[in-house]
Amino acid sequence: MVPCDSAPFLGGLFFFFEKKNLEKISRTHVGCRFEERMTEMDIIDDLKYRGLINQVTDEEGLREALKKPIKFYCGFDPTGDSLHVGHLLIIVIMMRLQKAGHHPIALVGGGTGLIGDPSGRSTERQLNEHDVVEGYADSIRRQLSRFLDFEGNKATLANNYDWLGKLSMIEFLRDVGKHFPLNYMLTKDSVASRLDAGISFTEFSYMLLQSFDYLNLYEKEGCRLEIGGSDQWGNITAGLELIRRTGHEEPAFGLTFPLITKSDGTKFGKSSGGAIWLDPEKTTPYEWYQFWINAADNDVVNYLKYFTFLPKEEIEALAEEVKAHPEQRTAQKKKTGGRTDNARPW
Ligand code: 383
Repeated sequence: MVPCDSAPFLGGLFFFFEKKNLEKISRTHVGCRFEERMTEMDIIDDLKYRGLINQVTDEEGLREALKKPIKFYCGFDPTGDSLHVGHLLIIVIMMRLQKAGHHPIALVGGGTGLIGDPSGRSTERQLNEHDVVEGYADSIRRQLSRFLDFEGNKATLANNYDWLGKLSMIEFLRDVGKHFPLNYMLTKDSVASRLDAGISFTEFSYMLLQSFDYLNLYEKEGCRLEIGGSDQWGNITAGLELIRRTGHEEPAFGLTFPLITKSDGTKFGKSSGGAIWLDPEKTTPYEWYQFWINAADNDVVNYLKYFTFLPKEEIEALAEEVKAHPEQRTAQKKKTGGRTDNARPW
């Protein structure tokens, strides 16, 4: 069991409570028990309260689908040897969905990492060698496995190189490319915004590979939801288009999260020394702790919403505390939970 920062000690007490009390505890301390499903606030309401929803393809449909356990996925391209605090937001969202009873598929883009996603970028990426991407994929896989609960087949780690690496050019153009009108691809933000500056055929095709991943996970794993940051909306909806055009009727969904902004307009997740990494060799636990404890009063309540499993009532109480006694930095301390370990922030 992954302890949560609101009440790490609760786990041991569970057996002493009757079922009713158990439910009450799991409701107020969402996240302490994987087995307990959220009842009071559904996961969509919880994500909304936390300001974590940017776009959903069919909110009512998804709400309905989430009443039963579903499989969902999110992809991470191995473009470096560590994930950073920006990725942490989405990892925590995966943890939230898992705690609500759903099955995460954490996908490492060993194949897509060889191609390069143009989303959110104004210039072409440098291609990395195979062995470099493989090395990065290993590190990222190790990082992801620290956050999700893999016990008893409750989560899956996948690498899209396993199927993209085997896909032949002919197969790809017939089975995937044929379903994408050029016009449709040209109107995607990731492509449209690059038409002047230039985009290679390689990066232009990226959305087809990610779409094929979703189709593949939909067919082989029964995956029904892809999540990602707002920069991934175009790729995610392309995947849904491919699922629809290949004649599948069982509904599938897409959900994106906003990019985090800081109240002073500077970029979230950077310190004077650069990015805040999940790898303690790259960002020391001391720097990690400093990053959170120094959060501005105007940002810290949002961080509690994004990065902790504290329930709404507790966050609201801390927000009052920030207003009344900012000098005590109670909310900042609560966020760090006294922990200084970026390898295991909970
Ligand atoms: C690859 C294959 C898939 C599905 C997704 C991918 C990766 C995706 C991507 N994601 C970013 C990354 O890898 O590039 N094409 O760094 C980031 N994500 C998440 C989130 C985010 C995105 O890993 O917005 C921030 O972290 O979606 O930029 O089949």
